[in-house]
Amino acid sequence: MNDKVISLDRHIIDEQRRYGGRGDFSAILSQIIFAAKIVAAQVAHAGLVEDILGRTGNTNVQGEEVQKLDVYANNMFISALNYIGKVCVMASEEDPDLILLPKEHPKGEYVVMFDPLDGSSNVDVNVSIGTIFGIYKRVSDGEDGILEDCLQPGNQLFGAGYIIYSSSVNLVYSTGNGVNGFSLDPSVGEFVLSNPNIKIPPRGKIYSANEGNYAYWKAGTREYIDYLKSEGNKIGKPYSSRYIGSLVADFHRNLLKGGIFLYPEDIKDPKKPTGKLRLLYEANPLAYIAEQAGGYASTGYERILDIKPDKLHQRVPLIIGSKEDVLEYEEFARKNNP
Ligand code: P6P
Repeated sequence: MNDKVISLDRHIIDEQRRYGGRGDFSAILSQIIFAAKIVAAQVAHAGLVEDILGRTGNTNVQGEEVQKLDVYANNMFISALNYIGKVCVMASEEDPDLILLPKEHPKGEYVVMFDPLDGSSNVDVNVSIGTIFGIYKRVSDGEDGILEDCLQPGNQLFGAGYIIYSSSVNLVYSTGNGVNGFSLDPSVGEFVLSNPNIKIPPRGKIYSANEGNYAYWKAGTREYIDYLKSEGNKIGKPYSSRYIGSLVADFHRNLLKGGIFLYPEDIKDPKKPTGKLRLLYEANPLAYIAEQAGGYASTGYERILDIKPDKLHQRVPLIIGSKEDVLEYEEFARKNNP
């Protein structure tokens, strides 16, 4: 591999040398990468399993147990992080409670929280899906981590990132010194640097929102979307609407091209009074990436990264992307969303 090609493993070592030794943290990232490669291989032929190999209940034609892909991904990330002795507790969108490590495994100083396969319902229609992760230092003493270690605000994140399983597999991460993107080269099974030092444009021309919920948004949110669709906005022409319905895919596009993603609170659905997306393992890691790339993430009323969580699976309104767009949304929300 010539010097022009920077592998993700090499990038992690370079970051470690440049910004201070964090061998433990690098070991965690390496295990996340390992699990991501395995999940990517399964996602690549998931549709195949469903459609062509044929599933008979829980076993495929070879009689192997076919797990739901998100359960499979969840188990993969947990087992990849379980035994390395760097983690004291985990939390996952797939598990109602804390994930404690088996007694026989040594515990470490870090906390990892993740959504193992966000948007997995899109697999059978071949839409991009993703893994989102955030890494913290523990705040408790003792051997096992506790809930307090997970209920830290996003401004305490030590690092975060996501993997998007699409036409190609990309991994984007930050450890607080900017954002870098990598593409999986299937011919060698390595992630290689493809998007160095990502910066999100300060203002975009794209908005991403499920307008099917328009009637259930607060007045300020409806006014803001109407404003974007008019010629009276800051770019003098209607924004383009792009909505994939897979958070990681919508976020990744806006990160590279500029734009704003909105999943606001829903005044009709009692399950979504504070939006649909989860703070700990969806909003916070992406907010961290957005801000490291020069963007911003808000509920409309406060910075996502400053929220002190009080529940493992709490939901928040998520307005994220180009900084000027998100700040402009806040003006509408604060003025018209009592
Ligand atoms: P809606 C996928 O189910 C997900 O959790 C995110 O990936 C996505 O942004 C959102 O829900 C889509 O939700 O209500 O628009 O279908």
